[in-house]
Amino acid sequence: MKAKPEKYLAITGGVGGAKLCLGFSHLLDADQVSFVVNTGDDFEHLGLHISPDLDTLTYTLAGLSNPELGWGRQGESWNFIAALDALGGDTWFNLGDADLATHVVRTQMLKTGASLTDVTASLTRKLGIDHQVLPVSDDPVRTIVHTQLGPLAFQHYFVRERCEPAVRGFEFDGSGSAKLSAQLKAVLADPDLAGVVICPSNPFVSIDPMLAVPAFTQALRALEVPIVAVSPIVGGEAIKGPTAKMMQELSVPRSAFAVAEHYTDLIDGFIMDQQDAALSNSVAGLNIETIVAQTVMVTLADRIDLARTAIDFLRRLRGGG
Ligand code: FO1
Repeated sequence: MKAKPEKYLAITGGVGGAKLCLGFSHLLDADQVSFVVNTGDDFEHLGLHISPDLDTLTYTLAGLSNPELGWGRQGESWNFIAALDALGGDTWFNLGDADLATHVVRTQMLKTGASLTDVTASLTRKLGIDHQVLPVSDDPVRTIVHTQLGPLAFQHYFVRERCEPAVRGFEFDGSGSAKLSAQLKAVLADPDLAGVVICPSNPFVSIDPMLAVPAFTQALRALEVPIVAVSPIVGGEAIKGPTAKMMQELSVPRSAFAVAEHYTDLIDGFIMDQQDAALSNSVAGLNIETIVAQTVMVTLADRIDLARTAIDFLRRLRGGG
């Protein structure tokens, strides 16, 4: 008998999430996995609409990402930003020459009335990506980081201030009224949807802006299929980015357990790194099934293995044990 088709949804933000999504894209073809991406980092800069997390995932899936920087494109040249600097322009946010083309095309398409979803579909198609990459909403969601210096727009906090100001909290402007696109609603309503993975992205500024969209979280809670999260914290540290620093500043324990607790009323399963195996019982105490795996992804094989582990875990949770 033909096995029932299984489709999956991966929820992702920045670099860590994109690595696991690359694993999913090698394991599952375009009609088996879709990616929903954070837009809280988006901002208007130099008259351009910039969507860093959409671009990080797009470049990663296209094999064009810059492994050293963790953002932008590989083999990049920087003539534009050098010329801008010579003219006294704003150069705190580095824009590579090839990356600039993405922002110009996106800005132009948005100006003609295209939705961010349609823009992303066009850009991903042009870069040879078959998988669906969906912004969480076509309406603006903007992360504001409340710091000791006052409220900062996300990129001002992350790039201009280099994540230095201590954070006090976050706000996701627009999330309360942001609607889901028809494309994302279709993925969430698909009867073949077999599970959801929250990728190892920063819970506070990459995942929470999406969960702050009521229509999205309501749809997730209404699903009859399991949701698992992969911890972005390994051995008390973040693999990349300010997650651990933010936890310290928010007086949240820097542990994988605290991440499980953060998602506790949404997830059925949690995947931690082997280094955190000792936390398994305490996470299980949250009524969350836990497995340990190698969650530190160095090679492509690591990305694919972790993706397979997540799918197998969802199958087991769906199978009722
Ligand atoms: N991050 C930096 O630390 N410095 C930059 O100059 C920078 C430029 C940049 C340009 C395009 C883009 O898509 C991302 C860029 N990022 C830069 C990373 C960006 O701030 C982060 O990727 C996300 O917003 C957080 O994941």
